Amino acid sequence: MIDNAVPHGRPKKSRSGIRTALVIGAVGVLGAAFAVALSAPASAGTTLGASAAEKGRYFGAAVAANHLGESQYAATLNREFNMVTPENEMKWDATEPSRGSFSYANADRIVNHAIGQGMRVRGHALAWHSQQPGWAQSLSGSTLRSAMLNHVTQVATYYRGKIYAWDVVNEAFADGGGGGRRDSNLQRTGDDWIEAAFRAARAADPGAKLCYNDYNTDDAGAAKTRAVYNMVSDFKARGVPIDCVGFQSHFNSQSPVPSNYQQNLAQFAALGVDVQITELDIEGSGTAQANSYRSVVNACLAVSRCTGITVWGIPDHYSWRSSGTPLLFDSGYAKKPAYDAVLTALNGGTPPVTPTPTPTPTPTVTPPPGTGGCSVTATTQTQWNNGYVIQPITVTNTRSSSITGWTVTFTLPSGHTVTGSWNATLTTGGQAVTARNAVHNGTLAPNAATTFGFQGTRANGNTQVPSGYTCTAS
Ligand code: 9MR
Repeated sequence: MIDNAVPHGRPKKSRSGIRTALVIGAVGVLGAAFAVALSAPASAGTTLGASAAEKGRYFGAAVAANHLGESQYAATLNREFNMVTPENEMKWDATEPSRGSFSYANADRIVNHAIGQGMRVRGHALAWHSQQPGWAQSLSGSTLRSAMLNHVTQVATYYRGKIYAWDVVNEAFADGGGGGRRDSNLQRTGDDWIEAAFRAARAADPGAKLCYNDYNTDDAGAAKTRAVYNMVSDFKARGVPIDCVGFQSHFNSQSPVPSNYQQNLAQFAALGVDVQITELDIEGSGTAQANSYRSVVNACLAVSRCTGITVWGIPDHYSWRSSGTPLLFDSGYAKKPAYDAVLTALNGGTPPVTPTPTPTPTPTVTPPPGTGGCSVTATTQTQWNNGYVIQPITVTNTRSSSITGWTVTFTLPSGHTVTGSWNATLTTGGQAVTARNAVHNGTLAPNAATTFGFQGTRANGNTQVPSGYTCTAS
């Protein structure tokens, strides 16, 4: 059992004056192609974010604003992840330190960094019994209820359109076998405080997914899990706006990954919500830790509505429980065996069968078979407010003899950028993109095909996707 009430050290201070190292897409892609040649499976992406995107999912990290100035921290974040969760900066005590007076500077640093890198953001957390400002802790009854609803409304409105999913309510259920709500000042305002918070969040930020988030809800049969399940089922039946359930998934030897973890994700998904792994960390080291991480990733990949995984920090020494070395990078930012296990699992997974919105196939066959030696078709697998994943992009040899390389060109709509790719090396010049085969997939026998993909970022609300695909063989 994890005790989230145990006090723990604050993260170490950041080194100031070090500029964030921006890792541009082309660098990541070149690195990707090189790594493929050395070790990864033939069809593999080579970063967590790109490999997850290839499976229609995201891979995120909890981020602290005060580390963003550290070059290794920022470089690892920018290279590996395509979703961020502010670890503390969006909580009630941080965003409304005095009643009615809002403070967004630290949360904005993370959101702006994410937007600049083409990453999405999970908002954490609008209503929670913990990390409340002192003024809220001293309120009760209808005064606290309206202060809480005002907080939800103000914060969700401020970030409207910029958040992929909000943890609207966090940790509202009690541990142990009782299967009831946790006692808290918010709970004492009345059982309906959770649905009231969800309704306020929907009104304030209608485009965001709204999640309930909790820990120790990973065992399919546990009393706490059943209680959350019943609440979600009731919300869906009564039309309370809920879109997703977050499973924090803080594991250690006392609280290992349950054998029914995948079944648990699946039973929630069957209620008609997305499921997400929101705060993953697993204490341990070496092979044992790697195996546990692998089982979590495989469970998510096996559930089509499991839309992504977030780890609760980047290097071990910044973890909320650093002594348990629970993360994917060691304190020198080296990749741990757990990292390799996660990447390998992501590269072996199957795409989700229910992408949202519905994929729009945009086949383009140019030039005609026989002219350029190859044909290309591209499919928009998934889209969200300010981005998309285009895959598979299928390259087929149309010659009667083998080809040893291919080049695909296409055009980005104005203002779009490429923020990740796999199985090809992409270079951009303005809106023009050139994709060249990776080392492993240039040679194609007559009629043989290979695929690659990429993730793009665009301005919020823009619905365009790239076009004008052409293929030339060599
Ligand atoms: O990682 C967070 C740590 O820096 C804070 O001190 C702590 C305060 O409660 O919150 C930690 O994050 C928690 C998250 O917000 C909710 N689920 C449990 C996480 C680990 O305690």
